[in-house]
Amino acid sequence: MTDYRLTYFDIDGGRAEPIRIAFHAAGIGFEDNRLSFPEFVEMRGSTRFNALPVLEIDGAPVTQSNALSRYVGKMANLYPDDDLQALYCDEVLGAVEDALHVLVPTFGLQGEELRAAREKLAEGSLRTYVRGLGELLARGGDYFADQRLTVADLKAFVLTRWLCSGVLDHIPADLVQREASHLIDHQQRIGSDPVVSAYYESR
Ligand SMILES: N[C@@H](CCC(=O)N[C@@H](CS)C(=O)NCC(=O)O)C(=O)O
Repeated sequence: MTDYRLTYFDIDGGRAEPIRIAFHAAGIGFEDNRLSFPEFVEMRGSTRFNALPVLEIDGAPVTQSNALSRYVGKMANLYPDDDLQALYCDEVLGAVEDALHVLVPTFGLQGEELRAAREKLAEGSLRTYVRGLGELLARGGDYFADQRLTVADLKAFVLTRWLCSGVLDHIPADLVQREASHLIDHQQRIGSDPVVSAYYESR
């Protein structure tokens, strides 16, 4: 039996969360190796790109969260077989990744610098990503691709849940509601999906 060990931060979110949910949906056991930030700093240099998540498959490390989401998503039947629907799914994975790339660097800032950077994002590129994701959802309907739950829904759900949670200082918690309110309906639909609720009940 293949041995899977997924290393990420000890948060119920971020880049590893869709992979964890997909593992659970597939009924495949994996070691959910959750690190504190100091523990990550200790081992950062031993990762291939100084970053997490890392999935070890029989001890061999593989990186890149979207590639991992697709890999585990295929095993969980959460990735489309149809090439065009797979493309739609990938477009969402990439867009959410781009949104994270603009948001995450602000975590190094404080005070007025943080306020200015976050307000600029909320009025600028983050708003563009939220609107764009709204367009992609409108294209798909209730789901982003294949008219069913895929890893694209999981990836977007984790992002919008985070944006709406109010934990991001200076990012208005109603940004998603204002820019693409159907993403809120989507967040609720995915959060209450049997696959997703079963994962959180298992936590
Ligand atoms: N393209 C990579 C990005 C990985 C990434 O930036 N991970 C963040 C956490 S979500 C990280 O480890 N940051 C630590 C650092 O930059 O020191 C992926 O999708 O896995």
